[in-house]
Amino acid sequence: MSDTETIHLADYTPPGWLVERTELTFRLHPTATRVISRLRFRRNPRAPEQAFFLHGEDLTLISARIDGQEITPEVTDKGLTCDVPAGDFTFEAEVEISPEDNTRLEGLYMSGGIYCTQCEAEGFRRITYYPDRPDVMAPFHVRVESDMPVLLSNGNKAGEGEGWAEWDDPWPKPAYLFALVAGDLKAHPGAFTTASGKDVELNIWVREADLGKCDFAMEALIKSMRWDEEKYGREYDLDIFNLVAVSDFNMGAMENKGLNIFNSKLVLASPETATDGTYERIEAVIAHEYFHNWTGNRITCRDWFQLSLKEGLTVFRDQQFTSDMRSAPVKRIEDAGLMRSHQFREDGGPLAHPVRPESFVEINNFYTVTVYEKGAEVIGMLHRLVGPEAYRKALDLYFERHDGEAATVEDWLRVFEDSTGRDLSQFKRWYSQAGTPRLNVEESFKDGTYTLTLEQQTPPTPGQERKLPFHMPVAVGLLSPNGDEAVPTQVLELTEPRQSFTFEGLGARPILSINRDFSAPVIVTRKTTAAEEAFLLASDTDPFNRWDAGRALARRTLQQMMHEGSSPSHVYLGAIGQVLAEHGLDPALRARLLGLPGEDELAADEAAAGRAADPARIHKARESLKDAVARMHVGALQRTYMEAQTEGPYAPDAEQSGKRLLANAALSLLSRGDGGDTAREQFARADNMTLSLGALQALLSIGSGEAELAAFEERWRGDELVMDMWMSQQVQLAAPERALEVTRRLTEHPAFNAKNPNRLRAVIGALPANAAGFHDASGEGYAFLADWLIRTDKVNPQIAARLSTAFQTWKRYGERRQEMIQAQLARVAEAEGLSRDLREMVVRMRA
Ligand code: 0A1
Ligand code: ZN
Repeated sequence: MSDTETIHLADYTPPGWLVERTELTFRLHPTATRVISRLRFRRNPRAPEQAFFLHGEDLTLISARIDGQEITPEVTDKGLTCDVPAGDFTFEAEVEISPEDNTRLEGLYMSGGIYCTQCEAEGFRRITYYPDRPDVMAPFHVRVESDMPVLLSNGNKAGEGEGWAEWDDPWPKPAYLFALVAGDLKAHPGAFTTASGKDVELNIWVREADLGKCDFAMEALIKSMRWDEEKYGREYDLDIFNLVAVSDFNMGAMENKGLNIFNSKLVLASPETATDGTYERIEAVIAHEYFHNWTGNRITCRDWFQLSLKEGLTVFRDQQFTSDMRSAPVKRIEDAGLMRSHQFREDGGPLAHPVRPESFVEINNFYTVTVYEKGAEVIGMLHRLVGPEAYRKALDLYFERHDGEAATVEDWLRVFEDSTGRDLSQFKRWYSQAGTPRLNVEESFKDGTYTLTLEQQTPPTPGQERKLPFHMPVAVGLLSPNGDEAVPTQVLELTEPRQSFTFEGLGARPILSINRDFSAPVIVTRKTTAAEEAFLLASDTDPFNRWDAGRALARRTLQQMMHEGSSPSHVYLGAIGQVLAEHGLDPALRARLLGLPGEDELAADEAAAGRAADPARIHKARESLKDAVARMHVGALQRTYMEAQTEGPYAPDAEQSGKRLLANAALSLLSRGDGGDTAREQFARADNMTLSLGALQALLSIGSGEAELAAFEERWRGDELVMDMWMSQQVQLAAPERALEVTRRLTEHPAFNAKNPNRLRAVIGALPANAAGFHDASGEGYAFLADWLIRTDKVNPQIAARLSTAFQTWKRYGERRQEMIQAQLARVAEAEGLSRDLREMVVRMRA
């Protein structure tokens, strides 16, 4: 069946024709938009002989011409073919599309009365007939005709009048970076002067009611523009930069040239409506999309297999930006935490794939944590191996050599090889081998010499039985028993399956601090003791490893509680007491040190240890550990809570948000002892969303908060973004036995909207985050999700496919749960008219 055709990297062939210029006219209408295209084609001298083909899906062809002559092309549900002249020619077509009926939110669609587009990865073919592949780059000239007050497209404004506007984008770009927006929007204006003195007009376009919520996003944009000049020497290259916020969006945001389109939740912020966490994400995503202007737009990808070329690099760049703007160690902990909780999960299950996949059915299914976050880790390793100066030199060469091109991972690595003289052929395996390497550690100490033996081994993943050793940087430090650093951080280069490193002249057996700063995205397995972990938690000079030691200690006690019926370990409780008393430590770091590994991560540990994960038992153990911490440290928690109060007006900066993070962490523990009194009091006096939501979360976690939920709803029912939080928190924090009922009730709430991706994620997508609720032994959670997958697939296949990933962990559970999940996957697979997106996911998860 052509709909499930698998595309292979190995089959890449250059396009037969290139586009020299693209001219488009849009006559906008909600149900009958006309798109008139005029494309100047040139034969590609470097391409093998092939038939002329233009992609096109769900289009009504009105007419087509070649060099002015009417033609009758052959049209299928995938595109169009026709005979073409031997030399250059102009192809013209007029098509009709219906934005209002476009619930997939790919191509041209309507969101709250605003026309907008989403073309990555293959949405442009839903707008007009075109060679919709990233290696076909052309300058675009766009005319928009509509009575909407604001008409936007890529590039610089070329003219406007009553009911029309024209835009000209001089930078050749692939179709996936095309964008158009038309609507009743208002601008929050800004300005930027580039390092070379060019003035750029900035606008954030929103609904009038949201104009007061754009200041922070504008500041973030300006900071990003400055940072990219200072850190990478990259300037902005158009006269205007427009950014638009829309309510219905499949992902976070999109880097269309000169016209970034954002999910409104990643733009709009006010202290009353957005949490500190949201502010931080807005800053990071604004930066991410802006940074794509060079890494993605000026240099794009040859084909979609190279997706990480732009995404891994741009995530790495936005991570560097956040580290510079905020606390570097805290950012590293957040990123490593995400790798462990989400990427390791993907890498260890049926959806595992390399950073550069070798085949796909639906490319939308490969916008994953592996391509994005692991892709960024791979660049982080490269950065660590060559050092910051050599990295910058390599990037300068990358921009110089490939500007205006559609590049590959090979091009990327060659730049590093050429500029550093290193051989990166083994390093390249990070792009082709899936799976999380295990790093086994052996240590010995004799006569002042410490020997560290590292053994790497990567488990099989779907389609890849045997793995070759990776080239990885392992940052290591050695601590003396008194806590001094005996050997400061060194980066060891591991290339062999097994390799030893020696350190001489040590007075006493040192304590190892390994994989500092999460230098390689691996799982370190090593025999150690609770005492050693407590020592590292208290004394390691590497903040990331302090955090990591705390996690290890927590895991150890949780496992003993689950399997040996032990009570919470005194070593852990004592260590937490010390963290609480460490008043000089960055509050954000202290808050992170207090956190426990999530239930899903604990389930992964169980499976790794060869046991069937029992979600109810994991939940119970985690709850009792929190109770024990709360009981034992009530005084210290109260002091911490008081100490973490902020003064002065609200600011979403690192300093204040660190304090609030700590206050909320302490509050959540305190609530277990005081019945929620402190949380109720915080809720009542809060003048910002971070404290309101923190209080609400603390109350929901102890099965309380009814009155606060009602008050919250009363106050915020008109704010869709706040209502998303209100919904998702209820689902995630419901007691397991109530989770499904709460979720179901919310799907019946008048504000529920099954066409809005944010709302679907906030309700349906939140249930799996309540692990014990979702995995309830009855299997009802599974059936509920399967029902919603089938339903959602008809409206928006991309979102359905994403929601389906909740089933990827099925192998971790006992036989009964495995059977129930497989039965639901089978039911989904048999649903009528299943999309290519969801079908591919289900097929992979059933294998
Ligand atoms: N390139 C965007 C993310 C994005 C990807 C796909 C989309 O639709 C399928 C939308 C946005 C980014 O990295 O931010
Ligand atoms: Zn991106």
